[in-house]
Amino acid sequence: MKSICLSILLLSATALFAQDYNDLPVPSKKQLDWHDTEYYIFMHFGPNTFTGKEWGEGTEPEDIFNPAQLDCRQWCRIAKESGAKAIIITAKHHDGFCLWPSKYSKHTVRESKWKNGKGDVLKELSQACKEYGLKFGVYLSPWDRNHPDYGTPKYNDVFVNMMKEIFQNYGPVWEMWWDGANGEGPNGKRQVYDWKRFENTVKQYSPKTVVFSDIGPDVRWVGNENGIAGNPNWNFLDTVGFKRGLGAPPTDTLNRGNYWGKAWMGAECDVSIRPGWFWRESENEKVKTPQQLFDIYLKSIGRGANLLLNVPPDPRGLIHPADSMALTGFKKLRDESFAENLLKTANTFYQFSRKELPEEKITLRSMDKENQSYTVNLQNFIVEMAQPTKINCIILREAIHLGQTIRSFRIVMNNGKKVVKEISGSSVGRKRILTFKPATITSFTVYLEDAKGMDNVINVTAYLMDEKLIEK
Ligand code: FUL
Repeated sequence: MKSICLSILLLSATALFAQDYNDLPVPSKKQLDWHDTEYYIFMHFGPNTFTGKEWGEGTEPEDIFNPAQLDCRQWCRIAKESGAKAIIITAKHHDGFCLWPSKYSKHTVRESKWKNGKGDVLKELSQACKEYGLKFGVYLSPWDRNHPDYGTPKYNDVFVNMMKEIFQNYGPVWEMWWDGANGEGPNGKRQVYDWKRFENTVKQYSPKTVVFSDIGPDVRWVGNENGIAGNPNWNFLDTVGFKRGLGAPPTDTLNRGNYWGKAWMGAECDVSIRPGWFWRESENEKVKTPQQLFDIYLKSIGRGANLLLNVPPDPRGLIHPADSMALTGFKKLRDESFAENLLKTANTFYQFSRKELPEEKITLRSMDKENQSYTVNLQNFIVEMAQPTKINCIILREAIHLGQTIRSFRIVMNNGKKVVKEISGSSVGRKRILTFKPATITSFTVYLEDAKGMDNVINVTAYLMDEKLIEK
């Protein structure tokens, strides 16, 4: 059997089967770029930073907001050093306070004493992001507990105009975040949102922006605020008949996606480094440890989702040392764990045995269509180590620009002729990090069941990481 370089072989195999590709959803160019952004920082900042509330009422006096030492470059430096590729800020949270001097509100930085009403957080942050090479994203809460027009059709104009201001004055905006919470406004009324118009505004004024919400259109909420994607995690979602907020798909569906979903919709895992979304003195001791963050990393990015980690600035307008230290530790754990790919000297080859492998109908377990039978093409490839090697982690990556077609996999590890470990799972997606109790092996075989008869694994690596980091 001929052994050739893993990546070349896998890529050419992908190309070979690409022509067999049919109409399962595939990501758009901007969705693919979004997947590659992988890990980024969320920042909840506003009057709540000064009051200790999670949901401001919208009646807080503007003067409360006074971050005397605000330094967006410090935020960007810390984000960048932690390996993040973007920052998303709460330009407007549910209390309606705008972190930029919007012409469409009287509850903004302009009405505060901060910098004598001349301050503009979006301006400072968007500029700092450019300087540090970070993408800039904006959380714009549709729910507004302050705006006098909320609950009337006029508020839809306000929301559209605010988006236009943001796109035109602070762009490019990489991601627009539409939160699902929708309660009553100051007049006790709920808003009937004109979502179609909101979507069209993004398309018209900032077509490259990816839009996040419960149901996209580009990126979906993962269904919880713990940073944990489903296992499996499918990049597909059925959105027809569903709404944002009340009327969204069930959270377990958002968590795992729909196995047969019609739209490509990657999952974004939002989670806070602290118990709350906004900074609070009393939570300085409760910042997540590097190890907890690493565990979240394995369960979000390691399941093919993106990680949006909230690191809220304090009332000075700076990231508190408790948070920056945790981020430094988190980065160190990732660097150490994935420093040495133990397959660098391994030989890899396909054992294409279409003749030997069954091509008859087999039964696959699926989430929403139990015992559905259809033809799959069983593929497998072998990785042979240069010498016996101890590993406790294998990472598989799927070529998602061609879709997500791997429906299940099995990895059989050998030491010589003896099988020493077997692991299996279903979804792979952009990155699947598999951890297990360490085993000394000389080879392993990856078996794939691919819905479309393709072989989309684009990369395989293996590591031996600190056992403490691996769930028993
Ligand atoms: C939720 C909001 O209600 C929280 O305040 C926070 O912004 C979180 C990220 O989303 O829906």
